[in-house]
Amino acid sequence: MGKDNIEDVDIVVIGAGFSGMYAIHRLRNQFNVLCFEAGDGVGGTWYWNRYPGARVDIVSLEYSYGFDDALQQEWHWPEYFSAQPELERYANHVADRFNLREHIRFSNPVERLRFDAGSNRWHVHTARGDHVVCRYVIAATGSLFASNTPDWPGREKFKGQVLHTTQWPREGMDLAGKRVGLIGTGSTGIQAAPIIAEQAEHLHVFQRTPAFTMPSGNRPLDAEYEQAWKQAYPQRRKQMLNTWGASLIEYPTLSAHDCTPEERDRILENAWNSKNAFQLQLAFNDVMTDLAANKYVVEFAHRKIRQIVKDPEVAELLCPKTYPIGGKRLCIGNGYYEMFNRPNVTLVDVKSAPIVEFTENGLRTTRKSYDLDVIILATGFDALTGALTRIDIEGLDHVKLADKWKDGPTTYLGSMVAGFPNLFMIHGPMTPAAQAQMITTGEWQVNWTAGIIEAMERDGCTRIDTTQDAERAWADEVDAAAGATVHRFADSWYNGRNIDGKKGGFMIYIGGFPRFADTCINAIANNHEGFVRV
Ligand code: NA7
Repeated sequence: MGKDNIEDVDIVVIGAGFSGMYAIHRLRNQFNVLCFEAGDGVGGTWYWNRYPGARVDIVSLEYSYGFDDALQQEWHWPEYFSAQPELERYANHVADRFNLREHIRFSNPVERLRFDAGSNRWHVHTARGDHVVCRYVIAATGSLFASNTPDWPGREKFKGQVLHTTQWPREGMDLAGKRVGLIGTGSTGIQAAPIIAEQAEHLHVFQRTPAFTMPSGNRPLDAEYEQAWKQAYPQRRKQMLNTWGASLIEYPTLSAHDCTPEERDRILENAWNSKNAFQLQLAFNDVMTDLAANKYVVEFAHRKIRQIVKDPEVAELLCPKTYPIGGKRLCIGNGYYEMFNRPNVTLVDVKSAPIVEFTENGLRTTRKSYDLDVIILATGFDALTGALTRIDIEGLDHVKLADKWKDGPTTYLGSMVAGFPNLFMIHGPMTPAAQAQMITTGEWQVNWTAGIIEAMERDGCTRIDTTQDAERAWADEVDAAAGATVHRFADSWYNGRNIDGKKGGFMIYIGGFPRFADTCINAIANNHEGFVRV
């Protein structure tokens, strides 16, 4: 503790999600590390997102830490795709097993960061009034932390309850006998709706844009499959990092144009039933790059929806027709389309008749009013940048990060922002982020960042920054990779077009994880190319 109760540490980590927890573990033997966490527990995304049906869309044996072989051998995942309670239990287990909690201050979000150019230190101010100076900040703030809450007027008038899916109470909600409105049909809405429909008296699903959904294929974990993974874990973790998405799913080699209609249908049917999330958008090697190939898959998905949903009008509304499959994230459902055959579920099209306001008794669209007891906002996130721009971050020359990013994020390798020295991001904008398996790639990024910090110490440097030229060069790479894909034809949280007025281009590097990792490694090997150290 220094003057005026200012504490002095080496490294402040923001966020005790999976990357933040690993950053503590990785660095605490050499440095004095302190972590601030907004929630009252660990787990990040899997702490906040406890809505019914919350489940990961990557196989849990992959979507888990690899840094400690004993941990990955001991831990048993009951299902292929874990539900939120299991992921949170795992996060807590790791925090206890590796004594991470002593480094974490819970319920204490960082509100302000200011870089002092004289001392090359960050001043960190938190909601609970902590003031810490540190040499480095690692923002492990998560890609999907800042929730998006549309500001329809009249919320104070509504007599019922309104909550965003990130605010789901730990003790759950009793929706029995309730008239529930669910707004949003992305991954979250699609996971939550079928479970809510089973509990509520009536569920209105307010849909602006239909999403493509395929069955999750979740099931109890097969013992032989688990054994095979555990026998080869270290090799498999390495293999994962050598694949495009850091995941051992099947990557296709066949073009959709190189098969007969019958073969195509058989391949698509297998993909639909593959029990492997994402296999539909990976059915052929050109689904994500060629609109004609993509159209075959879109038509297949439409056929499936029309087969499952009995009311033809509802089925048509559920068929996405305005963007290619995979353009937005493919959702993983569990009885989502089937749910619309229930008598207590109504689909409301808020594209043709948008929501106007909350009323005393519910919601009003331009067409009609709906009486509701509970309104659930599954309206997504100010993704990738929101967690950081909502903190007041001031770098060199009093420049604020939110101002620097007002036309879209600029980063070098998704790790640093020019003018904000000694501040590193994990899964920052323009990293592979959620287009690669995030726990394993988060560990990788933490290790790479730790290497940079260790080199600073070794070389006697006190400040590391990047340059606008390096940012521009990286932006060109990110754009080139995204420009070749069907992502450009969809409005999504990947490109910020899910948020009114948010500017910028595609915010995720989709050139594949191996290329990203090589670029990061080569930059350091090449005399810290793109960085400036003093
Ligand atoms: P998403 O995928 O961004 O979905 C948000 C949904 O909310 C989407 O259907 C939106 O419609 C809808 N939305 C947002 N604002 C409005 C307004 N103003 N009116 C009506 N509907 C609205 O977020 P999720 O939480 O589902 O998933 C995020 C990621 O978490 C997911 O991709 C996985 O990686 C895990 P829109 O499509 O914008 O028309």
